[in-house]
Amino acid sequence: MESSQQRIKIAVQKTGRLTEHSQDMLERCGLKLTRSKDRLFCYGENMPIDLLLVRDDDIPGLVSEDVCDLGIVGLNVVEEKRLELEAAGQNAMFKQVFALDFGHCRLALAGPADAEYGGISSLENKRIATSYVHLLNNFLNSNSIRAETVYFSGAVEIAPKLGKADYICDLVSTGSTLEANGMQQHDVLLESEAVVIQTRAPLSDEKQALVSRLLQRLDGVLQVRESKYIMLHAPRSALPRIRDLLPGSEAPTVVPLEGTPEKVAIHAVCRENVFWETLENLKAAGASSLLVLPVEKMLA
Ligand code: PRT
Ligand code: ZN
Repeated sequence: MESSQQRIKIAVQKTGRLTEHSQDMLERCGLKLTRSKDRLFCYGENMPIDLLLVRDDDIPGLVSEDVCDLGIVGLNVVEEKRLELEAAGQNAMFKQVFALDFGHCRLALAGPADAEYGGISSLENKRIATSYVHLLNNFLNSNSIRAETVYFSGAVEIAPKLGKADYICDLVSTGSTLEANGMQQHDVLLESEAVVIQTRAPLSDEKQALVSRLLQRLDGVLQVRESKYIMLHAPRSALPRIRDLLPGSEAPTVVPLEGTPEKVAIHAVCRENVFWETLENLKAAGASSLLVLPVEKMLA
């Protein structure tokens, strides 16, 4: 068995919005995980990759300090930590290496739904409650707005009701929390999603090769989600029109059909979902025997 120095350690959220998705993505990359009794650790059985289960806020620090080689965490947490380190005169010792396309949300300013908002100048000399002090201050400074930042570790949306702030700066996904609290969204400071970060400390050649392999597999996992394999028959003369109609496909495979030289079979990988309308348009262009199949794995 490899020594622990040769195993890749990935920090992932222990319990929260990113937990299930993070582990699911890794399992789709072929990693088989066993959870330790204390539930703080997952051992990779078939690859030298282990997970450390922690609070999301601790992930950039663990990667920065080289305790973990990689981390899966929201870009909002990454950027807040980067600015916090910068404010302390330090460089973040992690870099973003992959965007995972889940955990989408935005860090946005919001205020009472019944109050008029005339753009960011409305924030001048106002109190803004947030958990993202550095991202907010950075936004205010770059827009030359003077406002008071009020730190809230959670439940930021109730700050105006408590009389503690005039506006809030918080994560929004569906917008229903804002609506339930009688608020409306204004400017967006950051569009966020879950990302993979890697330590800036150099990894051994073997470890770096494994990280590259993992990132390539993650890329494959993202690509197959929407991809479909489409097969159809068509007259050779309809080929140019059909090629135009195939959504997001590269050069299709064209195979002659036994006994009917004027007809061909066309096979193509479509990197977008194939909707009924597309099939109907293909049929109208002369296609028949249409078949759409899910794609299980893909390696570029
Ligand atoms: O315990 P730990 O510190 O690990 O977890 P946490 O409670 O700090 O984080 P968690 O699990 O709530 O969120 C983890 C990450 O999920 C965040 O850092 C974001 O990157 C991402 N994410 C995506 C969200 C949301 N969507 C989201 N909607 N994080 C929080 N919210 C909250 C938001 O703060 C607000 O209270 O949901 C509410 C708004 O949601 P809507 O749908 O009503 O707009
Ligand atoms: Zn957290």
